[in-house]
Amino acid sequence: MFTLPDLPYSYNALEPYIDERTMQIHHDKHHGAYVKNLNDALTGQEAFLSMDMYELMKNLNKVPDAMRTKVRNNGGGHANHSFFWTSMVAGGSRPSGEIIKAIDSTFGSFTQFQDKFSAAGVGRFGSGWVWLISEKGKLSIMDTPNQDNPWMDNKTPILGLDVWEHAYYLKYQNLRADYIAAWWNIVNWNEVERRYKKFSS
Ligand code: MN3
Repeated sequence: MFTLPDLPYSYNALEPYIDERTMQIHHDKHHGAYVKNLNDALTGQEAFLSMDMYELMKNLNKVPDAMRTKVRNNGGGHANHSFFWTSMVAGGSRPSGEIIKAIDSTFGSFTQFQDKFSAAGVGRFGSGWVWLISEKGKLSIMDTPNQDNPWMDNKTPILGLDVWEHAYYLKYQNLRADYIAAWWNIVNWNEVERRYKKFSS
């Protein structure tokens, strides 16, 4: 069985950039529904129900055909949101140490990285995600539709941004670019660097 993880901070911790009501609905209702639907889809499938969620994403091809689409959508929703909550922190932070060196050498500067990542988020048509990937320390940006994610391609994200309307519509309405601009203020760069170091070797 998969379970809904608690937020690592209070619902209002990311104010004013992400509002309390959005966090309540996003975590309790949206993420909660992905977890419930994932467990329902995998009823009786103990091998998959006991799998680490990221391993499940890498092994979607082994899930029986009849339930694979539901597992892809809801398992993706569970993995992506679990990763998203821990990618943010109250008060935010600035990248430092090894991660900023890698960003500078790959993208030219932190600002150029932000511009490219933000543009991928604005440009993602419909619902989806933007990711910073580390492949043995080599950084790249990718975006995915719906609840698809890099683990499905055996890639390792170290940062993810939800650009579904449910992530921002209450506060920002149709202004996705404004939501993304605000989101930079609450990125947990300590966590991103921890992931970067973990997946660099
Ligand atoms: Mn979402």
